[in-house]
Amino acid sequence: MGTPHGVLGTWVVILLLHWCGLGEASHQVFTELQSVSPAVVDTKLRTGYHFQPPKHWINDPNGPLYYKGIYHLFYQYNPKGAVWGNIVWAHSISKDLINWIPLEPAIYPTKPFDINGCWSGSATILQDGTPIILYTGIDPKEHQVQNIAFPKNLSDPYLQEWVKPDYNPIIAPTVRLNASAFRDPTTAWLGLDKHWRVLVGSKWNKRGKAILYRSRDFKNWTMVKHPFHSAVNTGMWECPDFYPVAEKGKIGLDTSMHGRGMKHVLKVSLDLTRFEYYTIGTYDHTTDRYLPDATAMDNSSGLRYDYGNFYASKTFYDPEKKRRILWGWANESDSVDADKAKGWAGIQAIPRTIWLDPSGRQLLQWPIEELRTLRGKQVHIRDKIVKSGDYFEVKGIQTAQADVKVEFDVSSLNLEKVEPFDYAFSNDAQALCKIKGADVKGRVGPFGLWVLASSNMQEKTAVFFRIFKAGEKHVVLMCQDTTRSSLSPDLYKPTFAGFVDLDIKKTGKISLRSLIDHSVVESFGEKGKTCITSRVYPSLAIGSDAHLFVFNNGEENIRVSKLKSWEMKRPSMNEA
Ligand code: DQQ
Repeated sequence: MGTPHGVLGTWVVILLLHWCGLGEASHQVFTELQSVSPAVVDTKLRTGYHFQPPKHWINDPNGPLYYKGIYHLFYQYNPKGAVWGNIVWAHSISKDLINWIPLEPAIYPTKPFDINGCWSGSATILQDGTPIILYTGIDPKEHQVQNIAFPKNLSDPYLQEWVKPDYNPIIAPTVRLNASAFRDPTTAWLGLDKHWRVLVGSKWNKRGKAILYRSRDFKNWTMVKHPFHSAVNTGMWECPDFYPVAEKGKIGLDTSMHGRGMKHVLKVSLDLTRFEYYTIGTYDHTTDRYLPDATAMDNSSGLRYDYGNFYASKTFYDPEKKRRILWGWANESDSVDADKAKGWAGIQAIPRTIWLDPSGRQLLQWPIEELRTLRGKQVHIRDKIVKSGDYFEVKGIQTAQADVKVEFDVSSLNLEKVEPFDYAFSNDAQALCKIKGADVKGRVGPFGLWVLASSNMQEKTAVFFRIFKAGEKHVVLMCQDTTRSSLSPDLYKPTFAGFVDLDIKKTGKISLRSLIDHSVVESFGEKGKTCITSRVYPSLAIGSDAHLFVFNNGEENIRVSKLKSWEMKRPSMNEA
């Protein structure tokens, strides 16, 4: 208790690296902690509509797929405790991606090729419709190897049993590879030559890389000589994901799709920073080379799906609704002691539909449409001015488990007179937001929402925008500030931020949607251009004591053109 704030950040980073990052072959098993599984799991701050098992630790989403009318989600799970360890592939199924039924774990250590762990991987649907799984196993020498698993019974839409053939591993690290940094195979795709391709995340010294393998039969794999893609000083590339996106429209594409009118996305999760980055680029199916567009950076100043607690994500193509869906792990901000006491740690963020922005410069994301089925009682506000330094409460519904959409209108303001943008922060929205927090007055902004706020506002999480002038253009900053989210001192309370690629002078307005769920806030700025997820653990703003406000701490008055907020119902979430 009482960790001084100054060292808290470092302390949490070290902690996170230890629990879930697993640095190089450093996967630790907290044996002494695992017996501390409480009889009663603390439900006070458990999420209501986010994916979570009844208890214990979860991390990466694995091998999401759709088969015979059923969505499957596998995930890294510790069946014995609320800390990382004993990892198996837990398995849940759903008809709507909202209500989930738990099944027995699909893959767990049994064979020499995975005896020390069954780590992350992906699913591929073969041309005849057979789903298969590729995952990383940890062998007796602690080497990371890639294994295959098949469903035992293809007529079972629940795919309850999986078989790991004895010819595993199908890809083992050669001497020229780093055997403790060689993991997380992607979904495979079929080339024009009818050979399969798959990427495996790795690093060599400090250079992060994705290694490409090819196979004719999915059993015998050969490493392709040229590096598929790599970047200096990025460290281990965990959980790579590689897929095509249509240049126009929201429609998703199967991972093996090729032809005109598409771009490709390569996403990597950087073990060094515990954040993810993606590039948009061109993939040449004949030469097997991927070239990121000049606008997309390859490193830690690049594009991110989410600027907050969001890691080890994975997409899959949903053939039923012809869309690509993104799953991401919303890692914890709570302390290990609190996780042990609660009896659970980690959730999956709400699945998001993902597609290319018409500008081609970035991806857009939006919570899957099925989420709307959980909306209950609502309030609707129109045309309300929030004066400089003022705020109002959104009353009439409970807001600890809610979905709120708001549109701010700045069209009548003189945007030529806003604060000048300091170019030193061009690549660091987070640093800018730390200085220009929710209470630091600007000209236009900060304005936005206070969510999970206590009635006296001692606790509140701020989600807000701020507008700057940069030469002839404007810069829009979106922040999610958790520094005042809880009175508890033992938490990681970062300010997360990203820029919003928006010509605010032209649009005259900006929108925000926040999914609030007891201990998580997932926010989508300007229709999914900039997304930020935070885990928060209020000590006062809990249940019916949680409030929702709209605030404006800028000098200019802001108009809320419309606001809608819904109470969210509880789906059936992995109840036995
Ligand atoms: N988690 C898995 C690894 C992966 C890491 C182990 C990312 O396969 O690299 O639980 O969070």
